[in-house]
Amino acid sequence: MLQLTLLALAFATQRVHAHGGVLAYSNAGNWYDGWHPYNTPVGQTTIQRPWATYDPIQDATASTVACNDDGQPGPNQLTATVAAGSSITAYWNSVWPHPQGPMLTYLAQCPGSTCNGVNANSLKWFKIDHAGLLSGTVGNGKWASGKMIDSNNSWTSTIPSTVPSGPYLIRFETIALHSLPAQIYPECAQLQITGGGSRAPTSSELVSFPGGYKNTDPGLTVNLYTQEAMTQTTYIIPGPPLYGSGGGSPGTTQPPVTTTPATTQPPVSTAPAGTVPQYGQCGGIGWSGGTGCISPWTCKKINDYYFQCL
Ligand SMILES: *[C@@H]1O[C@H](CO)[C@@H](O)[C@H](O)[C@H]1NC(C)=O
Ligand SMILES: [Cu+2]
Repeated sequence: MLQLTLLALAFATQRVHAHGGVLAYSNAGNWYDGWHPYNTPVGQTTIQRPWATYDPIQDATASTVACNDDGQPGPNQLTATVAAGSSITAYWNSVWPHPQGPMLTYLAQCPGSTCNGVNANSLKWFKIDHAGLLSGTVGNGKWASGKMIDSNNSWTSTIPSTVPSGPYLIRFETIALHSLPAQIYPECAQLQITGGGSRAPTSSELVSFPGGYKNTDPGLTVNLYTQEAMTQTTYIIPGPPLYGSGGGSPGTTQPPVTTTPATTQPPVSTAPAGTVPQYGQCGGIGWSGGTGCISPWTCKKINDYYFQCL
């Protein structure tokens, strides 16, 4: 037992240097310690859904994209009672290492009177808060996750005063874009929202996880290390339109996005002198930029969506 604890400690210390997750929450002066992924599950009581690893999720279609691995109810699962209209803060590990990427917050109402025992993958989620590129360019700008780091590694979202009262999961998320595939870090907690309103989310505001994101979403495939990124000032945050943003009202449905044909460009071994710098993208499904690397780098396939000059 002692050996196990020491092993877990060593593991935790080692992992603190890379990645992480939401470790605690606060609301209206109350502090809620989160799940400790590297401690034994025995005896842990927290409002947070259990999760197992500081590692990111790098596949938007994984079941763990809902509430991390595994995000199902804990043995002694607690629920925080919070007022509609109040703000709730999630605290990430200090210092969060990834300052490039968006911050997103979702709610999902559970059927019945409690989220206890409810599978996170069975729920419909709506987005109550998001922030992406705050200023500057994609390649050299200020991102919401950088603001999170500056804010004591925490992110605060307001529970809309108009959501119906009831049992909910809240899903805080940061996505790190410093490498591809993008790194998704979701964490969930159980809430009982009181004093709410009567504005249920519309169908176009609701998504499942997995389902809400695709691995081809522009917000998940953006490459920070291209020439284009140094001048690009727009970033498309993944997921559905924000709750209350008007999505789903008659006549405002979004047209289907035209998709580029999936042409996988093989790395060219005899490419002419290229323009893509080291670590820049040089190919992959949907890529329309340069494919030749600056000498002496060559274009290597990382995955179907991302070839990089290395
Ligand atoms: C900063 O976050 C830590 C948890 O990581 C918390 O204990 C501390 O109270 C926070 N400080 C402020 C000023 O909110
Ligand atoms: Cu990391």
